[in-house]
Amino acid sequence: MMIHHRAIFWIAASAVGASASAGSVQIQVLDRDGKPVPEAVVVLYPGATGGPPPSLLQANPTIEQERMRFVPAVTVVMPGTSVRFTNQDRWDHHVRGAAAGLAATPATSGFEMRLAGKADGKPANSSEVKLDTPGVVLLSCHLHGSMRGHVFVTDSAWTLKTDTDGIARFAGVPDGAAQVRVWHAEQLVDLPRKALNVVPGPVLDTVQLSVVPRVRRAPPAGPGPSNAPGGPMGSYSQAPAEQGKPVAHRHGGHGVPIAPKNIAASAG
Ligand SMILES: [Cu+2]
Repeated sequence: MMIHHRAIFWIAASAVGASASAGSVQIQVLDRDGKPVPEAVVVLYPGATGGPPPSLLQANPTIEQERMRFVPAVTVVMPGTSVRFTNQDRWDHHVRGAAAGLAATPATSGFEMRLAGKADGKPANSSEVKLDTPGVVLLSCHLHGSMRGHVFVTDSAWTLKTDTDGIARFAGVPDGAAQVRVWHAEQLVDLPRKALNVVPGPVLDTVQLSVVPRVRRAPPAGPGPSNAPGGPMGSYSQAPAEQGKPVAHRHGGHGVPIAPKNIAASAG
């Protein structure tokens, strides 16, 4: 009798064991209203370190400045990654990176770079910056106040952005207790980390934001006139940057809000 039971147990265990010692984890991020949130960052901290860390993140990502936007809006990197900024627009951008949020310290000093506009028949201008310190870097442009982007320098190799269904899918996560952190650019109050138990087989969980993020305007589709705010005349900056003070209007020295001039000020 005993032997028989053990045999059954062994068969059952080995059937599960085909994918044992590691589980798949899917985290879906929802907004306050329960709708899926793309472009959120999900950081997984496995309790055990089983095997080599995954290669989920790009080794040399590029962030384009394209039609007055940072593309992608959110880039996730490991510390020590060099990030390339490439200006695809015909006009200049003056990219600035600064530590975002309350965790900013003197150690996370920012960077800035002026990238000349792309001339016909010439390659786009670009520059690289190495990001060593975990934390969130807020990207902006001295010349165009509407431009916003983020680089999330993660402290865990298990980090992904959510897809259009709001889901981050991790495979081969070591079994055992784990923690999940979710970050979103518009979730200004940090969410508490969530405890998770990774088991062989799929683990599904959800994390809900306390905000409803604005939907970013759609990526530019092909050539043709764009009525999106922006373009070289879209800057709210009243003085051409060449004359010297590209930063001066950033915080409203003229009472100009951080918005493109062509929608913010009709009496200009
Ligand atoms: Cu710009």
